Amino acid sequence: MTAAPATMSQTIRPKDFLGLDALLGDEERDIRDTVRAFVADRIVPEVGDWFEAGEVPVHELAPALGKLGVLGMHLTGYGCAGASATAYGLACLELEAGDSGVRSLVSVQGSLAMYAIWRWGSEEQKQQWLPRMAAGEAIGCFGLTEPDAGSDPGAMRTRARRDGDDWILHGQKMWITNGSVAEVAVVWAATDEGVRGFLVPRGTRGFTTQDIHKKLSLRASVTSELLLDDVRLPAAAMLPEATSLRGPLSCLNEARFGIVFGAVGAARACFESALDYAGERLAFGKPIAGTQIQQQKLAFMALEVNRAALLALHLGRMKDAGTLRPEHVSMGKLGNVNAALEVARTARQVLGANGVTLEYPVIRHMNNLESVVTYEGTADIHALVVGGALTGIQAFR
Ligand code: TGC
Ligand code: FAD
Repeated sequence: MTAAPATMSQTIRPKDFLGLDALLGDEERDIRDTVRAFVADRIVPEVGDWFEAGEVPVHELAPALGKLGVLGMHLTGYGCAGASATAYGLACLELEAGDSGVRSLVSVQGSLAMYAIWRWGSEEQKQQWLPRMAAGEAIGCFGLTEPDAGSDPGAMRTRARRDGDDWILHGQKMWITNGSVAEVAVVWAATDEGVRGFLVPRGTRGFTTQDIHKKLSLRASVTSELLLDDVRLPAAAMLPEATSLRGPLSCLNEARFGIVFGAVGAARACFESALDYAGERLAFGKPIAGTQIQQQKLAFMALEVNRAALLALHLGRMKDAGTLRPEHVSMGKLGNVNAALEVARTARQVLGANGVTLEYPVIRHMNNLESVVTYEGTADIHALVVGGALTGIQAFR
């Protein structure tokens, strides 16, 4: 008898079916494990209560996340960790396995607010804000969306006009993550010179915020409206290097990249919950895991989680190699968030009535993913970006 090939002797690990762990380097695995342990220790025991209460202790969490090194993790200098894109993605994956709201906090802080300053800001702005933001001592938010301009930010009505050396900012921003808890708001406004970004510190005269309540999704995350009533800002408050919509859209690429990985985390948490539950839950005298219908669901979920993880990892390697384009990120966000939503909905059914409670993480992830599929470019917008790249025809307008 001939010996079985070496690969055949490997056992299947249900929670890492394809052995994707082997695709990570030692440092990546260390970072992944550190963030995973933080999530198990600090997020998982609390997040159901935060979600139920619609409250999250941002000012406690942010310094802890800063200490963990995940705020502005992929940026260099100014107290940032300078990690690879893939390592940052893996951190987002683990954070979102805890809750999309926690990953959102990290995305908005590092990929949107800090990245905007890091990429488009002056040296003084970087020195003033980035070290404190990396440490989680100062929270930032990113104001692009308006009540009448979401998918089409070019239709924004918020305007900034020059008044001597100063700028006067007037308008309204809507659905802004961490708006009311931020020490600094990055606000994008139309000017006679194109779309420009402004740093608006909390407490600036004429600048107020109001939280948005009654959300049934992303409840462990603060979402606010920003009101800018003729806010006077010095010239030094403007991000000098951003002069068009390319400024904010470049930040979105960074945050969308994190979501490509994060969605895998939410999907994985739902799949693992369903797998464990199916093994323990008895119906008709046997575990439901022993029925064909539930096995089909488990196989579908395992496939989607593994496929999404592979896509994320591939895009991470491309970003580290400098070959990742915004259209690739759109494909990743579209594919992985849709996959995560399908996994969450399937897992919820496997859990029966228990699937509708906060005793299990599934319905929380499922509801959160309705925000994730909408923010950072809706699934429709990303389909249109991919469609435009495939056909050479832009179909937005
Ligand atoms: P378009 O004419 O195509 O482009 C205007 C300028 O921007 C450049 N550009 C990009 N640059 C970098 N990255 C990208 N992805 C870019 N897409 C376009 C473009 O080259 C041009 O540059 P320039 O130098 O010639 O001025 O712009 P458009 O008005 O036709 O819009 C295109 C579209 C629809 C793709 C864009 O508007 C879009 O992405 N819409 C979706 C809006 C969105 O995603 N908003 C998210 C708000 S932030 C948020 O949701 C945070 S959620 C919290 C969390 O993340 O956790
Ligand atoms: P709309 O743009 O009005 O879209 C409505 C529907 O029309 C969608 O299904 C969309 O896909 C579809 N649609 C739009 N245009 C087209 C088209 N050309 N062809 C076909 N279909 C189209 N924004 C920020 O700036 N900063 C934040 O921190 C932030 N945080 C958020 C947090 C949460 C919890 C949520 C829910 C949103 C957040 N947003 C934030 C806003 C988010 O980015 C927008 O909701 C999103 O861009 C979509 O805009 P909209 O809601 O105005 O939808």
